Amino acid sequence: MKIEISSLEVLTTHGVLPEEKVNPQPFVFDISLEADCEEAALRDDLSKTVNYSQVCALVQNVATARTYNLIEALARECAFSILENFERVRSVEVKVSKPKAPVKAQFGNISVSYYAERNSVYISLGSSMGDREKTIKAALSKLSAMRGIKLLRTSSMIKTAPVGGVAQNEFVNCAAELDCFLSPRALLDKIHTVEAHLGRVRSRRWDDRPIDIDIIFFGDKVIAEEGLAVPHPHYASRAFVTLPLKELCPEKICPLTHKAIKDM
Ligand code: PH2
Ligand code: MG
Ligand code: MG
Repeated sequence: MKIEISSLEVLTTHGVLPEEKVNPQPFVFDISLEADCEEAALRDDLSKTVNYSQVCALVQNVATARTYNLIEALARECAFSILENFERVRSVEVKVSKPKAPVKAQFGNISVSYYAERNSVYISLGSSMGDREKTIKAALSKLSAMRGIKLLRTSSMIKTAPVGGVAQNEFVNCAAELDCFLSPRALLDKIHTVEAHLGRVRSRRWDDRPIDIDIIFFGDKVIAEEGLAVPHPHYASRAFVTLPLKELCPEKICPLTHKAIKDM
């Protein structure tokens, strides 16, 4: 179901110019969110939906808690705060208008819109150097400490023989489910940061490594971009990925092959 709040006005201080940081001006918010409210509608029960007065209060708080240079930053912060605070929200678009912006021109309105959505993400983790279990656990805890990434479930850790003919050591592998409201590219950047912190140096492809984290599924998206292919192009033929996934999400349908994980 869709919930929309339009023309929520807050007098506050955002802008690049010094006077905008002191003299309040109107900022107008249009918020549109998708949430699962079917049960709320059926039972006529506020506790099973997203309370729009709480959303208004949250946006008012965000808009007055600090000063931003850019309405882009303000819109993003509102969208992220809504997704963080209301688990039922699947996606949100926040439009921030600045109708009295100090521009030497006649204009009707100036606005930016920021869209963000929650996705269920499955990642595969592998390690073949050092204290492998410890490194995988550290990777998961570093990821879940990052904004927009929540660790939901982790599979068992399994020991696997190196696949591909380059790595020499035995691997420890597992999979994890994340609740993530970052974009796929932003999540990939965070993953690279965590891999680097844990000592990953990108040398020979498929060589032994302290940590490798691959995005297997990102919701049901199919992505084929430079450095970002989702579902992971080779996962279905790799038991070190499919075994942990069978434990976590046997019924999940792969958006590429349209097969259930349990049948792979
Ligand atoms: N990762 C590779 C190459 N080979 N073999 C196992 N057993 N586990 C892995 O995670 C793995 C691999 C490239 O990412
Ligand atoms: Mg890999
Ligand atoms: Mg990788």
